[in-house]
Amino acid sequence: MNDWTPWPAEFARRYREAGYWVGETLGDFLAARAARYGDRVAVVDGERRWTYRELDERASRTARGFLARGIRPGDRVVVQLPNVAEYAAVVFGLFRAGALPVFALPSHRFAEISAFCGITDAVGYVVADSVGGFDFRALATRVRAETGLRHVFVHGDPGEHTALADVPVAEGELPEVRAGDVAFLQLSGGSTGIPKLIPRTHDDYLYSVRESADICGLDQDTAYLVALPVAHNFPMSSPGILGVLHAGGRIVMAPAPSPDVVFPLIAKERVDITGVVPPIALQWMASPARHEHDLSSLRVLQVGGAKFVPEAARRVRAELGCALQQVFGMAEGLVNYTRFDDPEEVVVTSQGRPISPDDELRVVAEDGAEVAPGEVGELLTRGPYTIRGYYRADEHNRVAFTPDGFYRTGDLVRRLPSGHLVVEGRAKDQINRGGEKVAAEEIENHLLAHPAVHDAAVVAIPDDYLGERTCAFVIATGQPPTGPALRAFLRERGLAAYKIPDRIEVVDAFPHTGVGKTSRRDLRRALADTFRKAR
Ligand code: OOB
Repeated sequence: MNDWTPWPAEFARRYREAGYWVGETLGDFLAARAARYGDRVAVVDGERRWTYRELDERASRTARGFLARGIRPGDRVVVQLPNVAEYAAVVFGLFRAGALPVFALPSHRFAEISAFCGITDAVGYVVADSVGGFDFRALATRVRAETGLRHVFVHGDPGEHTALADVPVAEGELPEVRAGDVAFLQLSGGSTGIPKLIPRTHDDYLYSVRESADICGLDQDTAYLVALPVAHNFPMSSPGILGVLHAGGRIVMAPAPSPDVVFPLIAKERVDITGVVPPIALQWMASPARHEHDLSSLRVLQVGGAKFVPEAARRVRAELGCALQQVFGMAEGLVNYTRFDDPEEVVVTSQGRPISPDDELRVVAEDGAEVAPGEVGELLTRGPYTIRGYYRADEHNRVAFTPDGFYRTGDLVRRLPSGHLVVEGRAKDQINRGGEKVAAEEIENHLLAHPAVHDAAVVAIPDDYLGERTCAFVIATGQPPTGPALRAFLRERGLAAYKIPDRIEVVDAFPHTGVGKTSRRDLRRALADTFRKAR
């Protein structure tokens, strides 16, 4: 069994000939940026400012330190850091050591981290000491006791583990890394019981980064605010921190996306572009504090991760004084942007068009046949930066990809004559909670582990602020458990807070969804419909 599915040779050749894949690794990419922009500021974190040269040197020292401590090329290392400058030194350090970062979000807990360690056989885990009152060192201790994890590196006070600050060393050889190999594992939003990991190569990822930087108009004067968790694909590469480094601009780390944190930072650092999910955009637009800070430097607000409704999109320029760019992307690859020269109506009502002329898109009906132009159907895609399979997931790959290599996005879209896409809904069993993805089956499995739960079905319910929230329908075996008791049970299992159901309904039976065997999908649809009708 292979860990990952490379592109067929004829596609790889085509992408190289077209100049998409240039044979540069992420480690070499940073070295080239440092050679070009040496003394310019690359990363701002509070009062700290690292130049390109400094980041480059830190990355190399960190790489040697990881190797000296026993991390080997090819090893997987889970990285779970908040938005701090060290994040950049760690991930570039791992790239240069030939090790593969596995990107976790700060909200992940034992259930997620142990699953990532299990799937990838991770040997290392990089965390901060504590964030928002949660102690990651204790989590690391528990994960190490139950998985093959050997090294824990802590940003801040290490406790019983190794301090990240003690890792860097000055001397030592760095291995050769190949641009066609997997550089890291990104998280999938998922729609199954087990989290899926996305293998991205240096070649394919850097292609999307260079094009994104160009489409978003980044240059040496760019100051990009990292408002979302930095490890997410959106602030990582769309154009995100890598796009900024490509262009020679400045990354400004925000510890939180709230107006009280972000607005003063935008004013102080003269931030000109940032990317957020719709609920954060709504929060910024509604905040009276926007009049108390000088936000005039802001040129572009990117919004993506979930559908931004046109009514809200229309208000961005008036309320925040900047242009809107819609971004419809996925960690699996394909990213769509509205362009700055698109008509206002297209920017407000569509989710953009693809990066690459070689992004192949098909919009299909349930039988797999392409729908008529302008009709709604499921989006399938393949191309020079879209994966051909998940990491170590052969069985799931047979359903998630077509035999000819198209990724089934699970998104229902309509294509405009201009090539722009309008996201109309979803065909996958996932809840999009304001950009945070919740796989129904994963939560159902956790609920089923409760002794008083006979059956469970998790569905989306509409919500004005988040777009969707989660509702768990539960059939009890005897005395029905209360909502708070079930929530506490899920938290104790170590589930991330955003996956805890917003609403729990105990019911006697599930609706019948037609003759014969009930499919989970039909059941979830029927339950979700009862909510929509009740509204
Ligand atoms: C981004 O990536 P993921 O991997 O967290 O989630 C991908 C899914 C898409 O398949 C779609 O269901 C949804 O998130 N989505 C949107 C959207 N952007 C993403 N749905 C409606 N409108 C949008 N604008 O979310 C992501 C990755 C790179 C850039 C931006 C977002």
